[in-house]
Amino acid sequence: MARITSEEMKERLAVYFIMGSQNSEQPAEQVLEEALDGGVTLFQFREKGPGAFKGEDKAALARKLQRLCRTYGVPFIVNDDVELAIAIDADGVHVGQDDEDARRVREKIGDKILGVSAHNVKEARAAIEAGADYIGVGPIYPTRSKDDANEAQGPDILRRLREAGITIPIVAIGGIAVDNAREVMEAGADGVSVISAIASAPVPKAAAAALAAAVRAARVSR
Ligand code: TZP
Ligand code: MG
Repeated sequence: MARITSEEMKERLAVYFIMGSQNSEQPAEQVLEEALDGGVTLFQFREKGPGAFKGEDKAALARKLQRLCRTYGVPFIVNDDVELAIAIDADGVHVGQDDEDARRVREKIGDKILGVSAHNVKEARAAIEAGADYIGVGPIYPTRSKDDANEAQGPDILRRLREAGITIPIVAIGGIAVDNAREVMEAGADGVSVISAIASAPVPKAAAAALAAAVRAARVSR
């Protein structure tokens, strides 16, 4: 498999759903299946925080969710855990600034998708240099889904990155929902990444479909 192209990456980032078992009252596989049905384009398995599975239990849940993603033709990305991603042959890995060095991760995963969190122009440039396929930028708005989240930066951070000449695919994250998706797309994101807007929605399928529609509409109008 060759590296994903920038164009394909941008398409895939449209509605990027992130979840672990700790993010929903419902079983994770049920929520994910609904989300996939609703039109999610990329999925990240992020199993962390209080009550998260570890070891073999974590790997077993990863495999279950990975199978579901395969059925829908949606790439399956693993958060942080490079060894797990390699062990189950996931489609990619996402790492933050405090995780394993992105350059090392690129060496380990070959052509798999590499996502890196970046909060400013300097981190964005370093991620590109290290071989990232996309960067995750946020939190854009306040979030309750990440304990150690930085302060919300607002959609202007996306504009600043684009104005600085950063052309790598960007997914915006943090407090994004159907009512503010257009705003972040207009500021320069290629897609939106969400946990609670889908995982905590009364009907995850409807929430995913509404987000997909909002992102599509924003793309057409720019
Ligand atoms: N990184 C920055 S904000 C965030 C992560 C993982 C959490 C996003 O969750 P939500 O519920 O979509 O605000
Ligand atoms: Mg991390």
